[in-house]
Amino acid sequence: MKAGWRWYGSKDAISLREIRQAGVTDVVAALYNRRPGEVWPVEEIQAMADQVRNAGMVWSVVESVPVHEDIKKHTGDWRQYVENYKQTLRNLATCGIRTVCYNFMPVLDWTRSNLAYMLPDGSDVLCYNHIEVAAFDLFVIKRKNARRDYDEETRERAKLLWAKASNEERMRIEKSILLGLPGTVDDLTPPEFLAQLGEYEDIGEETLRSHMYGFLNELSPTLEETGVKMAIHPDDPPRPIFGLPRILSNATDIHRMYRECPSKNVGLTLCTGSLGGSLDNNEVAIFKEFAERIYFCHFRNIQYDAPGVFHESESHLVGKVDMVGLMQAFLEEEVRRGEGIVVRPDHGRHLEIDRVRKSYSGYDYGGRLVGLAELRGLACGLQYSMKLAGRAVPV
Ligand code: DNO
Repeated sequence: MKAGWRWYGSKDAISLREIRQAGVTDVVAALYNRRPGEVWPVEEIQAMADQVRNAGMVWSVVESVPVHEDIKKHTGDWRQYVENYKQTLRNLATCGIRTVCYNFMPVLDWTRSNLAYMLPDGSDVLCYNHIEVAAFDLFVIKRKNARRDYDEETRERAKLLWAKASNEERMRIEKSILLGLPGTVDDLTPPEFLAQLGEYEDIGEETLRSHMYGFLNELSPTLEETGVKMAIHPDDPPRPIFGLPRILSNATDIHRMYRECPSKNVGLTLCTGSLGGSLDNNEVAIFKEFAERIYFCHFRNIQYDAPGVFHESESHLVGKVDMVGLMQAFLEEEVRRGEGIVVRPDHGRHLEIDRVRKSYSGYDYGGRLVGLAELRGLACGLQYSMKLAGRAVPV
């Protein structure tokens, strides 16, 4: 297991030295000043890679090279943006970076309704509550046709929740949902959000799928030439929200992408927390089924309060995701390949020691430090027992 860590560049409150001291070998980063659709210049990529190398690590995974909304919709200058994307991939390969994590979710990246859900020990984590999301949809942005996307029980519960919610709670829900992905999308206001949703009114699931497969097949010759691997991040949460099409939520979607995009350089980021957002997904089975084309992993755990209501766990090892089973499958895949795969502890708790400085939600130092230590401990123990069982594992 190659220990990865997401770093937000020089604006990150967490320094490269701290990251290295967490036991990290592989930094996961991006050129955060570049807007979706722009070509990333070699000099800028190289400068960041040098900075990471000088700190004793390697920048091996990009998260993310964002896909411009025009590519998803086939509007505006989308063809030019595809060309730019290819050039960025070539430039990354020139600097030795060959794994790219990205997603194909329209408008929003990950969605949460509470960025500070309190656990019994006083630390806080991210939470998704389907009823709160429905309330926001029905009573804040009042999306046209929103009603038909929820069953009666959900609508009733959302109504009740909204009626009872204090102004503070309402603001919390609104702000949590509208928080854009740091570095790629700006935080949106409700009218802006509604306008962006409107642009997908005529884009159904099948259309979005064909745009995604077309995009990936168009990139494939460049990927094969440069050795770059595209590792798509699953939808988070893995269900349709705000009437938007979702096309990478489960094993069926992954299978279809692998079939429609035959290049081996088109693969997956196995994100346990995102897939775990559906009770129908079995993360270990998904890992095993698609292992050969998994190029990057996000490991974290979640706990359910009710179907559609879950928060991140107290520990990366405990919760809905069978982390021990997953790690075992992961280590076996590394043996099969004869090389390590980068895993980053995806999110962590906001602990007491994290209160001294501001990080992006989910990306505090202390919480991730604990998460990574847990994952490394688990990997180490499993490797030991695998060795005892006569299976050689590269350490
Ligand atoms: C959330 C992250 C995602 C991920 C993107 C990849 O914490 O896992 O924002 O970076 O979906 O494009």
